[in-house]
Amino acid sequence: MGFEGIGAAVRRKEDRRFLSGRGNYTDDINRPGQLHAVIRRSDRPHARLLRVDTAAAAAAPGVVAVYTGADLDADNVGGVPCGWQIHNKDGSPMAEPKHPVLAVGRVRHVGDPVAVVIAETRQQAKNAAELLEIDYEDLPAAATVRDAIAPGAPALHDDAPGNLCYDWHIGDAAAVDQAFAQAKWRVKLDLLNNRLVPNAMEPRAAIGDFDPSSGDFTLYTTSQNPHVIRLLMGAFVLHIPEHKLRVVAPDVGGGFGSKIYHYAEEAIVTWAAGKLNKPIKWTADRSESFMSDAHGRDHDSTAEMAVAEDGKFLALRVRTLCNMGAYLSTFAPCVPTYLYATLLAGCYTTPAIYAEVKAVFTNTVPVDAYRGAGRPEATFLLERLMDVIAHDTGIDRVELRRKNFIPRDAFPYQTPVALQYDSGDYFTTLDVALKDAGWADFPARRAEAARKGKLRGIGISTYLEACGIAPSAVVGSLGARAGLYEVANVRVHPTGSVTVFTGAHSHGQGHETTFAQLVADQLGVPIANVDVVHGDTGKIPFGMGTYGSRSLAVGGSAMVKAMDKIVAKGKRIAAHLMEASVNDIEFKDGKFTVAGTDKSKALAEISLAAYVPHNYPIEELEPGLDETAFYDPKNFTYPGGCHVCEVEIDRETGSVEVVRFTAVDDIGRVINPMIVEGQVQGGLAQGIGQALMENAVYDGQGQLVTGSFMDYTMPRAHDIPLGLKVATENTMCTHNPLGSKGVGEVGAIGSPPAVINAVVDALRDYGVRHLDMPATPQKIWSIIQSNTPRMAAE
Ligand code: MCN
Repeated sequence: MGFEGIGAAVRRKEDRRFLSGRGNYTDDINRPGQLHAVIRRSDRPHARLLRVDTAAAAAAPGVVAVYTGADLDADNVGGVPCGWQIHNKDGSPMAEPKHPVLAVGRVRHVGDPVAVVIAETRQQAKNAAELLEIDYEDLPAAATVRDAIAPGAPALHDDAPGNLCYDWHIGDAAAVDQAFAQAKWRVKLDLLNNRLVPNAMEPRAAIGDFDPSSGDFTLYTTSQNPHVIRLLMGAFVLHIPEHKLRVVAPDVGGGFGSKIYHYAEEAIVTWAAGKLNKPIKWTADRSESFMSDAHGRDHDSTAEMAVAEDGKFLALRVRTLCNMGAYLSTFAPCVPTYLYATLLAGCYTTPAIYAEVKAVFTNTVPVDAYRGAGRPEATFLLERLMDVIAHDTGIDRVELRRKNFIPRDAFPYQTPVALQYDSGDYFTTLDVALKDAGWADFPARRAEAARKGKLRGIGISTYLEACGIAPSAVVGSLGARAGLYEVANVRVHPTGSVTVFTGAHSHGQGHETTFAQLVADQLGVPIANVDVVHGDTGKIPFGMGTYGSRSLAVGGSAMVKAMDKIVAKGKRIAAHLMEASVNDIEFKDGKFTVAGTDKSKALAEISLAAYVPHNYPIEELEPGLDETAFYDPKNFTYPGGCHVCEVEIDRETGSVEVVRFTAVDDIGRVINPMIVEGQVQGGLAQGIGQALMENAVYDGQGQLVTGSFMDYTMPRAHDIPLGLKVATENTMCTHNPLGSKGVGEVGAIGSPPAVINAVVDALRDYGVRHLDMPATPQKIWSIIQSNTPRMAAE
């Protein structure tokens, strides 16, 4: 066995299970006597619900029950709650209209659930759902933020005048105005951040189960955070106390944010299981996912930078309209505010920043956090703005960034938008990325491409993100209705093997491996002797789950704290057994040693003594070696770095090929470089997808016209360059015990502007200053067709 601790590129333990088909996903679970639920959804973007006639469906073969919103209302079922409250500029709370589990009186987006049919087989439930007779009175709909705030726009909710959820701001508007008055250049950019559909490989699924003898409910669900679901669903929707509700999130095939939220279907199957005394299973098909999983992004922004003669930034002003969809999803309100606007300093010393964010209800699927969540939107805005400033002022784009970077010796660095960065070195990640990407030799490659009739461009993005969420008191003061600590229970068994129970949830991130590596490092136990258990509120202390690249920085830190307690207790047991003072006991490589002697006891000997306490300091110590720790972070972690993208464009078709991509990220101490590389590559694939092809499009009437993979273009293997170079240049996080920052989202945050900057660079002879995502062949072909290229000499 080689080295398996922190820094070892060991293979993922969980892959043996996944690759041999032994994964246990929600849809793989079948409970005795299980029935199947199929949900009939609105095909109207906005309509009054006049009548739902269930008679024919209820009489169909195999049907056990049909329920509508009226049935849930009669049973006092609450609405789907929102977990974050934003306050308006004037201090009043945001509009928070009710989000019914099944529609009552009105439907507000295509996909809004109207009724559920429960039958013995899924096919019977599907057939019967077709027999539901639903009378609608269509209402005018608005799908874009601009349509929804226009005078006379259709109103979605009686308690959200003007379709406004909130009108929020951050920063010092007066300081920004003053700086603009003194600027040499005022550079303005209007830009959109395209709406995305997450599309995890495993669609959402849920099974509700009820034991009438005990009154216990169990929900199996595709969730990233089972305790949060238990809290929200138990307390606010179904009124089931925690001790009577167990939520199990077994293997989950990807989430990317979309499985953070509490969804109506979870409540429907749990409630119906209680009504019918039978387990009820629901599994989404792909088209259902398109219209019921929370979407991501969808911003419409204006950014303005005041720039001094020497190229230094004086002030940034940003106005953003963001689309909330028809209802508030669990964390939706915090995404365009505290995850977006607080990031607008980026890695630059901009002294004054003011951002105004208006969140708007529209007749579309709710929008919430999707890999990166607010931070890709901020990064795209800033890093596009960098290139546009370079374009308008004539300052070189790399020099402009360098000129404005936060200096290496300026940490901790307080930004004008609340965050305090603890560490970073943007100069080094930039220098290394430029070198690895062959930036200096690019003109030769461009000339070579031109000889082949291709347009070649190169672009950079020097990004920064805040993750590892988050200090509970801070987020509480900003409107979170939850704490954001993490928990770990480390159980050393009598013969020295270890089970770790973590509140984080792995759905592709490799925690079963990296968390075992933490144990190998700290307790000297081989990773084969460590099991990591997650995703079951029946087994794990109250944890907060996985999102915001927090599991290592917060969950891993909780593990370190729990293992510190194990070592401290082990020392006392060892001191007793070896008749030494506890102060003389050292612990290293899995052994407790009396300092300066060859007397030692292995961890397994200590754990055996703890569980078989025949010779044990029983007066002062409890038996057992099982410790729990909760860890509340002191700050966010601040990964950053530089992404360089190189593209070639086919003049005839307008299609873009990413020919090279270089990412150099600063993620603090690395636990497993192989997993880190995979995480970055996955994020880059999503970033390249957003930049070049993915786009959720609604027509003017609110129909989702990209509702399947026929129309919604996901990147495929051949869209990702073979020469994807991923490296790290790390500065340590200063406030958690591991020194680690998050890595799960860096790829999706840093890459989209690098790609678009490269595309705009390739098109520079066509007079292009900015291009919104996705840079589709059609868009580029039109630019090439409608512009005469400037001559190279111009
Ligand atoms: N890691 C490491 N060294 C570091 C940082 C992280 O070895 N310095 C390891 C961690 O131990 C963990 C992995 O890298 O095994 C990711 O860690 P972290 O950055 O803490 O992120 P989380 O585990 O909290 O995962 C969440 C993050 C997010 S927010 C999204 S979205 C996302 C992502 O992870 N969704 C994913 N990566 C995903 N990967 C897969 N396959 N599927 C998803 O749904």
